[in-house]
Amino acid sequence: MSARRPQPRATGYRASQKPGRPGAPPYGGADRTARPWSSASAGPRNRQGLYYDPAYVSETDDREIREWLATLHPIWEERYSSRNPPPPGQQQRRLLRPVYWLGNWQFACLDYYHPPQGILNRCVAAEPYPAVLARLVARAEEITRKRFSPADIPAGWHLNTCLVNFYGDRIEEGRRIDAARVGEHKDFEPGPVASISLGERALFQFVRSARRGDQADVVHPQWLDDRSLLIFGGEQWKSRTFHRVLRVDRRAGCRFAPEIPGFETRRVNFTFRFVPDEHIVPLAELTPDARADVRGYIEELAPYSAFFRDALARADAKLPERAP
Ligand SMILES: O=C(O)CCC(=O)C(=O)O
Repeated sequence: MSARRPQPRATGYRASQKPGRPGAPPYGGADRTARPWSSASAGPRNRQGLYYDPAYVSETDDREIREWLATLHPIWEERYSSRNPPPPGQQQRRLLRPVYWLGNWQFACLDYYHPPQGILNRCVAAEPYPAVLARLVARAEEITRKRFSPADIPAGWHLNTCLVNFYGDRIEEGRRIDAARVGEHKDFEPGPVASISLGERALFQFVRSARRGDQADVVHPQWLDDRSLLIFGGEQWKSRTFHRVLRVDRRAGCRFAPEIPGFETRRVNFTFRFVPDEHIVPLAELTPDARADVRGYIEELAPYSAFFRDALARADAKLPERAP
């Protein structure tokens, strides 16, 4: 998740660009190794830089991921901090959904990774992938290297960063408030992004807006099915278009652990990205200001995570204000 645009209006969807039906044949048909695009698919003719497999995750891997998810304690982040206040006219706000990051944590209040300027003090070393995700991401990297133009894969590219997004309803005073969407934005980490989805299917769209506030044109809609993989990269999908999740179904009755107070999860999405290793820093090496901004979050994570307990202990050993 990176630089957001103002929330798009909810439509902009053109009738000529119908998303695929549920259960429609995969891009690439029954043969998983085939091309990601088939003539039966809706959307642009440009086949470069997009790969979709609707049944990427096996049932066994799905079970293993769900067991691991049950051990997580996702957090609610605020978009800004006292040192990084909201821009004029905007207010502090909580993110729409709880999140968890692996590999490195890009705290919203430090701003997301955005080269060439926004590369320092943004990516904080985080827990490694559990075995099942490490296997799935290694295969996604292989597919990418095989299917994508080498020109679209930067030197050193490997998917070392994962944002785990929890989509569902906020429960407030007994009322259910649908929070299962993401406004249009780009992911600025270099190279292709791989996205694995579990649970209810989501309507994901690549969109283009002529000007701020204009209604977005849907360039390519894609239903993201339970256990699917989408990989997107290159100029067309990373630079020229934004992407968003317009809505998430509630047809299949999917539910996910962990229990998150005030929230009910019906879809989980993992987006794997690449941050050059030299831009990932241990908590202890963040500037004192940035460290102070995220300290509360690390304290929330630490009781459940040996990794963050250790990170906090090491950081505190350096913090002058914590010295006796
Ligand atoms: O949930 C999804 O399918 C997409 C998530 C996304 O766009 C992001 O994390 O940047």
